[in-house]
Amino acid sequence: MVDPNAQSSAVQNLKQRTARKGASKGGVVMTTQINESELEAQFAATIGAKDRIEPRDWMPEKYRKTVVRQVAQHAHSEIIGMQPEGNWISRAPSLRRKAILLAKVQDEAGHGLYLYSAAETLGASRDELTEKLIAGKQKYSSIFNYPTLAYTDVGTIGWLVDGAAIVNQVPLCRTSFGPYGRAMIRVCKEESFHQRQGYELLMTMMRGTDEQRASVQESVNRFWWPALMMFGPPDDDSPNTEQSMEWGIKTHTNDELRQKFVDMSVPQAEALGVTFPDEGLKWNEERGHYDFSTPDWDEFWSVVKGNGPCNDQRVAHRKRAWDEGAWVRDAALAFAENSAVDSAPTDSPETPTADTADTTAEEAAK
Ligand code: BYC
Repeated sequence: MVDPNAQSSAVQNLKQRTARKGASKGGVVMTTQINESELEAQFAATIGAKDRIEPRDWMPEKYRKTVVRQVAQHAHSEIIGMQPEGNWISRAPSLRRKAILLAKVQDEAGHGLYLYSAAETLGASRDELTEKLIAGKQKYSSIFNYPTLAYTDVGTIGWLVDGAAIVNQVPLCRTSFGPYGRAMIRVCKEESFHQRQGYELLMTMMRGTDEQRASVQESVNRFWWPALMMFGPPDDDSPNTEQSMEWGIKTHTNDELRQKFVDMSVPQAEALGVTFPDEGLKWNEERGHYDFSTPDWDEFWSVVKGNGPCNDQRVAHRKRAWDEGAWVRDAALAFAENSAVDSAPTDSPETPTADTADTTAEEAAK
């Protein structure tokens, strides 16, 4: 059960714990009240020392809301992100490719579950967050509103989408909220594997026929700009970055990570033998980075607002799966409740009650 008052009980906990520290001196019980500003100072000191904020620690309500917002959006992205690639499981070109794709899509489900669990530590249940997603009150990554038109897209998603996710998520391993950072460590390991499998798939195709090479280039052309948009709006149009950086929820800005991704991807594209669809893409000796053109931010905002090519389809599919899975969740809950009753502590067998004594006698008689 999630405690909807997690925040207030966290405050209570901290107040009680701190009160207990100086409580019993010479048999006199002293009560100490910590006021809000002391709690804020402790929170600021933890953030300043780059230590973790844990679920039971006091935190400003806005911090809690920001973490829940970002973690929920991240969790939703993992789960909705299963759809574009899942689309190709039944049409994978070989048993090997099918097994790889199945495993990858399952990994994404696992990532979603770690993240929903992290949000749950702050009092936001998975049910509540999923209902918000379905009602359009919470977002998921814009990238998953683009269609997968060819099996080749599985490789491109692995290379570019998981690649962008790694660039974004490796710094999140050090995010200030403990459960989120710890979840990211395993997620990043798996995403690195996903990225390599995507790159390997595309490399295999590039060594194939002209038609396969053309398919890779066509797929990369479609995914390049949406991949750059995954990092969010430009810094001067990002309302959350400044505060999230102050709180250590984010450790890099959207533009910093986007640049890192471009710098990392260009040599990989060269090794693969494809180009990115950007005539402005060139090395800038002075900056020590690649220059690139401005993504179409109107398109980005339109997709984020629900008008991308697949928004309706993605959310409708998620709703269908959620509704059709209700009986499974109910059954799992009933099973867990029954198991908890069954494994509840009983009387010691050395002092049998009338009931157990009867059973033992019956068993002996069999
Ligand atoms: N798409 O102030 P900003 C994966 C929203 S899945 C949609 O910069 P923030 C995978 C933003 O939420 C991994 N919306 O926000 C799975 C905000 O709106 P609200 C996905 C976006 O939070 C399956 C508004 O725009 N990764 O790897 O400071 C298969 C203003 O933005 C997007 C994550 O979720 C977007 N791209 O920074 C394969 C990473 N960008 O919420 C692979 C975790 C922005 O105020 N998230 N918005 O209404 C983050 O790191 C940050 O939330 C962001 C945005 C950098 C994305």
